[in-house]
This record gives sequence, structure tokens and C-alpha cells, in this order.
Amino acid sequence: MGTEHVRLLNEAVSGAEVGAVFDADTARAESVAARCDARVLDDPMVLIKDEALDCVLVASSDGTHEQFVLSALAAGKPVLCEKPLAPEPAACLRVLAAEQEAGQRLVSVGFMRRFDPGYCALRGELGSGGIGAPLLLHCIHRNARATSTASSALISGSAVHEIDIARWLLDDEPESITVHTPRASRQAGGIQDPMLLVVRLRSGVLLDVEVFVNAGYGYDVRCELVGETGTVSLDAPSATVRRGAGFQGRAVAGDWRDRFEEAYRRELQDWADAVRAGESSHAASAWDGYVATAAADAGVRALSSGRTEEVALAEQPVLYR
Ligand code: ISE
Repeated sequence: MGTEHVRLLNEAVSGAEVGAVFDADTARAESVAARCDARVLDDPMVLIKDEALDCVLVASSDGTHEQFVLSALAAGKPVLCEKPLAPEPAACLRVLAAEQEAGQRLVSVGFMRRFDPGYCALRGELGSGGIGAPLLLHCIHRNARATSTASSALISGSAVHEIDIARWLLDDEPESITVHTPRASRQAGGIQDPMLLVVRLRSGVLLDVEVFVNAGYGYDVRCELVGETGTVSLDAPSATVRRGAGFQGRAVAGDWRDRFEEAYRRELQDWADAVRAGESSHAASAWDGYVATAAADAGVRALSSGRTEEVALAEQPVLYR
């Protein structure tokens, strides 16, 4: 993901320049930095404090996010952190406390779908009242192959996007989660895949999510919102239809980098513009990152307990009220 962000910043975002790169894999850091004439630093903490750099993008492994985001806050720098903000709700709360201490909303979280043209159009349709008041949100999240060997990752790594987009589309909060487990696919290497989440939102709207991360055929994300007078759904994201002998169809994305390339580009452009203007970005905030992790945590508990689990949220920091 870090390589992809550097590529987009370099090729498709205006007003931003990649100044330095760190990667635990030095060879990768060097090859990425060479493409954009950036320095390679061998200590991420030194990079974060470097006075020549205005802001920091974190795309490291999930468990390292907290320390890097806290360092960026200590240096008073805007930071865009890939999702999740941190894997544990308590770690997200520590980030929120540090941001409150810094006195400004400096943290953006990479829930990139908020910038996807399809989801933005869906939100616009809902806002225009064309489908009436929302009742149900049906989501499908399929990957070609799993990126983790843990069943919980279906919730914390994948379904968490659906929870975030439901909050953003509906301006609502998750209240409780139940996880249903069908027979596991024999292609899934022993993990519980697929699974079905049912999330009750505070307004009474229900969100259902099929997560299937060994679907084999590609990366397929779908969404349909059902309202009192109509429905609105995402269209196939590819711009073209291919026809051949006895065949007509659309290409399916390989993974999220293809499917959401435009969303990532817009997210980065928005962030660069916000940093230059000294404003907060339109991306998910540290608070949004915390709620997503807290909801995913309830989902993981629901998976192991087999019961409906409540999503208990802490009080919002003053900065967000
Ligand atoms: C992956 O980690 C991501 O963050 C993708 O956006 C998500 O769609 C995918 O399912 C995850 O494995």
C-alpha cells in the first residue's frame, strides 16, 4: 500500500512531493524512493521528526500504526494513517487523547471509499431524498484470496470498511453486531470463510455484510441501500464491457488497489490540499478510526461468542464536539 501511495503522490496528485521514505525492507524503500527522487531514511522516528517534511503517511503493518501516529502528533504534523488506526480500541483512544492534547485534528484515516465516485453518488442520492428514509444496507465484500490466516481478519481487515461506509453514508452509529457462520469454503485453508455480519445501527437501520475473502474470481465490492420509496446501488465499477466469441462481460478488479485507485487518488489530493491550507482533510478522522476499530472488536467478540455483542463507545473528545 505504501508503494501505491508513493506512486499516486508522485504521478497523480498535485502540490505534493514525497521527500523521504522508510520501509523495513530497505531494498523496497530504495526502489520506491528512486522513482520519485526521495531520500531513504533508516529510522522511521527520525523521518517523522525531519523538519524538511510537512506531513507523514503511515502504511506500515497494523500493529505499528499507533507509535508512528503518536510520534507525528508529538511533532505537530498532519498524518494520514492507513486503516485501521490501530487494531485495539484502547490504542485508538490513546491516539485521540494525544490529538486532543495537540489541540487540532491532525489525524486522517485511510478509509478510502469515502472518496470513491460510486459511494459519493450513492450518498448524494440518499441526501436528495430519492429513495426515502433508509431501512437496510446490503453489502458484499469479496477478495480473490485471503491476506491473513485468521478468521477475525475477515471482520477487522475487510468488513470494517463496510462499517465505516455505513456510518458515513447514513450518518449513524453501530449499536450491536451478530456474526453468522455458514459452512466454511474448502478453499479457505481452515478459516471461517465466508461469514455474514448483521449490524444494527442506532437509528434501527440494519446493515448486512457478506464477507468472503477466498472467492477466487477477484475483488468484488457491492452495496445496495434500500429506502422506504426505492433503492440505490453501486454500479459495476469498470468503464467498459468486453465482448468475444460467445461471451460478454466486464473485468473484475484483482484487488482493492485497482478497484479503488481513483478513491485513493482523491483521498491523497484532498489530504495534500488540506495540509497546504492548514486545514483538516475530508478523510475519516481519528474518531472515525476509533469507532471502526471498536465495532470490529465487537464483531470479533460476536464471532467467538456466537451471540449479539454491543458496540460500546467512549465519550467523544472535546475536539470532536
Ligand atoms: C485489505 O487489508 C484492505 O484493506 C482492503 O481495502 C480490503 O478490501 C481487503 O478486504 C483487506 O484484506
